[in-house]
Amino acid sequence: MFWTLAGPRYHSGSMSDFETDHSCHVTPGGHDAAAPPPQRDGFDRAAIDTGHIECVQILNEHGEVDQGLMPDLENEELLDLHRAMVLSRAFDARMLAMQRQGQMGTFAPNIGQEACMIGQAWPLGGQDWFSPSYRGFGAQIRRGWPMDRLMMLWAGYADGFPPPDGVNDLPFSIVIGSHVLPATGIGMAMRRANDPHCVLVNFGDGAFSQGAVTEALNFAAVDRAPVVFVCENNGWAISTPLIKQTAQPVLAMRGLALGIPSVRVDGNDILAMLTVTKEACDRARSGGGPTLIEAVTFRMSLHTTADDTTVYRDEALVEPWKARCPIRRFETWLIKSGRLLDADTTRIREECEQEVLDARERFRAEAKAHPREIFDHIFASLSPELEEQRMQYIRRLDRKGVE
Ligand SMILES: Cc1ncc(C[n+]2csc(CCOP(=O)(O)OP(=O)(O)O)c2C)c(N)n1
Repeated sequence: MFWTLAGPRYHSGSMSDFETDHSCHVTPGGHDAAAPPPQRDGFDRAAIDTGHIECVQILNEHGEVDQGLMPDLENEELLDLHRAMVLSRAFDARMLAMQRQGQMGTFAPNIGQEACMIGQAWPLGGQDWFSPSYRGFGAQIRRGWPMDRLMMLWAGYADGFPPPDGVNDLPFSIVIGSHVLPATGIGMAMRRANDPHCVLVNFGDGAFSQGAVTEALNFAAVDRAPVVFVCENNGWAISTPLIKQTAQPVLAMRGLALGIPSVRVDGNDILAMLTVTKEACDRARSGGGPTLIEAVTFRMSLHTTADDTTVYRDEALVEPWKARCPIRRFETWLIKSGRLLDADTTRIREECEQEVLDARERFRAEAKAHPREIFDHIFASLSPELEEQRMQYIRRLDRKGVE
């Protein structure tokens, strides 16, 4: 029997709207995720999976919903999803402005990728685990990270890094792809402990070029660990486009090669992201093992505030993605379907902006730099050379009367 993520219903939608640029078509195949792993004691041609990647889109860029695929969500929840995306964008814009004003450290914008982040975090419960990438602040806010804490984090304060009490998240890692193996480890431990929850890990297309990420998928597949892998394929790893990283641009194919149910999703479609992630989480929690979700999106802005896209990227590439904005298409549908008034969109934006400004005030009150700590938090104990430098530095602060 062929495996599909949720049966053949996903074939009904037209994928043409998001199968552009770094997207392409793949042909059917697959295997049954609910069945126990097949016992292979020889060369069994029938057991060989020749590959099937479904492409999932529910809400297209024109704000039209495929009613047959519409997830069962209350109006209130739909409006919460919308607000979460708007809040993420407001946080994004404010952080960028603060960085440009010298009030914030290096920051990785996420504009245009809000549906990916919010959609994948939505189905997670408090007992599930989440291992985010550095671009995942929208998801972190949803998971319960106060925005002022995230500001502390990006401003370089050690206090900002630990996840808040009771939030089952890992701190993100700047070492690309390094956070994916620990997520698999958590999943393997959960399976051994009969823990009925799951772990979701988010990483970029660039991270997928790190060998450790494929190893993490392989371990999870063999172990049937409850891990949901979300590769956020935004087309770029800093200045390296996907086409220079791989000759197979459908990254979900890699999951199939490892025996993992794998699916490609319009990453700018909040409804598709949520639906597919929910199904993957449910499968993981019920013993069905890992899933790979490739979310196709685009990095609209800078890699980080330390980046200048104009030296390596033709801005014309960004243009078509503006029309695929995840927030605008969702708003169009919410308004057309009578769930949101046009005037409400302005009010919601203003409320979100105010929330972010309030967080900035708390951050400003908390963020007191302690120059004397500059040598702390790096090594458990300092080498004699560093200790000497630290003492020189302290004497200098004393001379200048700096606390
Ligand atoms: C091991 C390692 N190699 C290189 C880098 C430098 N680096 C930082 S971000 C990045 C690109 C990552 O791209 P991707 O995984 O696609 O995520 P995105 O930034 O697009 O969200 C690179 C190469 C690093 N931080 N760690």
